[in-house]
Amino acid sequence: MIFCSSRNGRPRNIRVPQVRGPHGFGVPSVRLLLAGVKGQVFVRGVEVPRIWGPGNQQLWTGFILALLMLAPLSASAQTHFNGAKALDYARQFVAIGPRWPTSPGHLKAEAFLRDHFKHDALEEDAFTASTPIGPVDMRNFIVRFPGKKDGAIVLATHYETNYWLKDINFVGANDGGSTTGLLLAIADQLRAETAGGKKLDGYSVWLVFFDGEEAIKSWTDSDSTYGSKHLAAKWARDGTLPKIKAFILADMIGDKDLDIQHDTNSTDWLVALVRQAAKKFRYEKYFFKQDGDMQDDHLPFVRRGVPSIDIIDLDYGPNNSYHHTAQDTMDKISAQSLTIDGDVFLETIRLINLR
Ligand code: 1BN
Ligand code: ZN
Repeated sequence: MIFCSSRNGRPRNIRVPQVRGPHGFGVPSVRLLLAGVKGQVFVRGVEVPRIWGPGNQQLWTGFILALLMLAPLSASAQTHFNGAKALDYARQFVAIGPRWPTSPGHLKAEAFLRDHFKHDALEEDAFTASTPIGPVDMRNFIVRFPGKKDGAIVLATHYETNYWLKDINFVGANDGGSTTGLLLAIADQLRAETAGGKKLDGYSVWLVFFDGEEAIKSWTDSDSTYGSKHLAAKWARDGTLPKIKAFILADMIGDKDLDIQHDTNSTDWLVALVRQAAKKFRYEKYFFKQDGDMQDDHLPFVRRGVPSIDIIDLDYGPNNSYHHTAQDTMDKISAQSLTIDGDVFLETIRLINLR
């Protein structure tokens, strides 16, 4: 099924996905593994399992049992991204309230990002967008973490909410909020890895928080993605674009019922790498079950030849009923989805660095 954006920025032709099983990082039950262990013996008055007793069969049983008991430990020992922290950041950011361009909430959102990154290499990219309501002041935020390799990987989101939803208390918990939280938590990890002047092992990582992704009135090429169009044009002029090895956009992927579509405008090798990253964590079921033609902040970069991908879940709520409605609230997003996102984003960076 192809997703197409309709004039108000809501997608048409949405197919309701199959019911999926619960998320989870299940490990085999230890109780099950212990089934079959029989009686016990005593050594110097201490009760020990009978596996220490004579007989090869019992020795083997003990050995296999020990291996089986270690197996779930090694499975759960795989480190995961801190999705709970990303959710907490999203909660703080969304608590600002609606943050449509020209609103007081928008100024507060800008202040939040400015304050959060005050000790990092933060660039503010202020510009004035020509919109259907006239000139509107907007601002992208770029935070850079240096790497040893020449070139950069960009992770991006948008942070504002829709001007045309200004009268319905639209807070965009998933749409703009969740992925801002995700990038803030990824920043924590990158900050730790670059503490004391250290450099990341691979390419530099640049986090970009776009303004003006949403239409002011109704989604068209000219009335949408103001921040990304502005930054892509600026980076084309100043020679930055060729340094970007990959552009990875996150949009609406805090959804509790995570179902990330395959965007047909995205670069094939990046899609393949994200798929490989998801496979490492056995997250295949959350990725690329349906195709979509995504009009989003990656397109200005795609059109300029930058390898780009939009990681987006445009299937939000029953029949997409939470998208661009007052129902897009914190209770619809989860730490678990953000853990999945973070794991896959960080693994994708690792794989890009190995290319
Ligand atoms: C995503 C979230 N978008 C707006 N808010 C852009 C978009 C709309 C992308 C419809 C694809 C289809
Ligand atoms: Zn939106």
